[in-house]
This record gives sequence, structure tokens and C-alpha cells, in this order.
Amino acid sequence: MEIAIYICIAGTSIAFTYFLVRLKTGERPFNPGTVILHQIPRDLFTTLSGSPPCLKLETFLRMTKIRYQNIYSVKTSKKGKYPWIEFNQKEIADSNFCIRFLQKEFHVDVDAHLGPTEKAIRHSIRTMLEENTYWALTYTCWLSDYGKEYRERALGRLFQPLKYLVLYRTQKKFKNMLWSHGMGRHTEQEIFEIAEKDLVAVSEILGPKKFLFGDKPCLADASLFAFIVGSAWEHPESPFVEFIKSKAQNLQEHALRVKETYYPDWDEMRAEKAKSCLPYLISGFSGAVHN
Ligand SMILES: N[C@@H](CCC(=O)N[C@@H](CS)C(=O)NCC(=O)O)C(=O)O
Repeated sequence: MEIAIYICIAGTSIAFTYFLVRLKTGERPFNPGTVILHQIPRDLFTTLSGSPPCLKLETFLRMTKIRYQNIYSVKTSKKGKYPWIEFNQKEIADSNFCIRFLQKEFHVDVDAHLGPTEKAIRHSIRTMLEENTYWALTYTCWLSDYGKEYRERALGRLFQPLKYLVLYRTQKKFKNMLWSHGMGRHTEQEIFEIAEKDLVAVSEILGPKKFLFGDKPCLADASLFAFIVGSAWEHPESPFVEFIKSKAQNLQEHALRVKETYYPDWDEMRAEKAKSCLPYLISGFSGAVHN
């Protein structure tokens, strides 16, 4: 019996190592002048993307009409995260650094219409959502009971004992990250209270306006949209939906407005997700080029 367990662990380790080596060496398309957006495979989500940084960056690309192509794979950036981009064989990690790079490279600025105070508020909104509220979402996805279905979807195709090992390691990693951030030291109720306060604050700033600063969207609108999709839309049973329904309905309307403005092909894009499944993850599945 013990020998069988050792053989099983050795087999799983060899398969996993092979998988990682293929990942590192897998060929990627080189498309001069096109931004290659590496993001989390869509089939892990029920919406277009449950990852706010990935969806924010894709929304920015659409706002600025920069030509891009998605690649879905489990290969993360050199900083160990998604999303990241390649442009003319240059790699840039982190959505915010990608945006800064693209703004310079393509001479675009989605915040050009904002005054200095508005720019400061937009920076604060984006930072709050990405560096604070985001951790309440990470808790929901990986550690709370509200994320059970999400975890099943994310890991459902793995076979045992790999599935158990990956879930164990991922939960341990996020537990440590949440603890280091500080969010993980609170009770579940406190975590959701923190998220509620953040969303109510953004809702107050948005008020009855179309976008955060009037009729024209800015980068913080992309962050807000990506956060609502990744939280309330991706986790319909979670308290995020409740906060929005009871105290911040304008956030739902705002997200729908951004979706209608920039994703007329939302359903087609969702179809790409069916193809981004396990065999493709090894070398990366490339989606259509978007102009
Ligand atoms: N500041 C980064 C945050 C990126 C981030 O947290 N990405 C998550 C996905 S939503 C990730 O890759 N997590 C994997 C990990 O932390 O190991 C950005 O804006 O790109």
C-alpha cells in the first residue's frame, strides 16, 4: 500500500515537472505592433474574467483602441502574477506598469480630461480597490465558503491527488498573503464590512453620473468595472451582491454601462473561454486579435 502511494506521488511529480517545463519552453506568437495580453484562462470564470487586474488592462486596451491579442496560459509574469504583456518582444509585468508603458508607447491618456484633484481622487479609488478591497475578494475566492463553486471550477479538471495538492498549496499561499497584507487577520464579517465601506465610498463618488467624473470614462472606471465583474458578477451568492443591491446600486449600473460601451462582443469573447482549457494551458491558447 505504501509503495503504491510513493509511486502515485512520484508519477504526479514527474507529470507536474513536465507540465512546468513545457510551460517555460512553449512557443508564443510574435505579432509585431500587436500587444500580447497574457491573462488567466477564461474558462476558470463564469463572467468574462474574475481577475480585476486582467479585466482592467483589457478594458484599457479597448478604451484606447490599441490592437491586442489574448493569450491564456498558466505562465505568469516575471513578477509571478497576471496579467502581463509582450510588445515587440519586450515583456512588461503588472497591469499598472503595462498601462504606463502603453500610454507612452501609443501616446494615449484616458485621464487627459481630468483636473489635478480628479486625478488624485481617481488614483485613490484605483489604489483602494486594487490594494485593499481586492484582498477581501481574494479571501472570498480562495478561503470563504462563498468561493466553493469558484474553486471547484478553477481546479475541477485536475485529477486527484493533484487537485487536492494544488488546492492545499494555493489556499496556504493566499492565507499567508492575506495575513501579511493584514486583511487575513480579521474575521470574515469584518472583512466584508471593510469591502462594503470601500464600495459605498466609490458609490458616493460616482453618484448619479454616467462615469466617475462625468460623461467620459477614465482609468478608475476600468478598475471599478473590473472589480464589480470580479466580485458581484463572478460570485453571485457573495455579500458583494447584497452591498450593491442595498447600498450601491449605481455600481451595478456603471458596470453594465462599461460593458455595453467596450464589450459589444462580450458573448463571443466568452466563447473563447471554452477553448482555453487544460491542453491549451500547456503552451498557451491564443484568442482572436482585437482592434
Ligand atoms: N498589482 C498587480 C496585481 C496582480 C495580481 O494580483 N494578479 C493576481 C490575479 S488577480 C495573480 O496573479 N495572483 C497570483 C498570485 O498572487 O500568485 C497588477 O495590477 O497587475
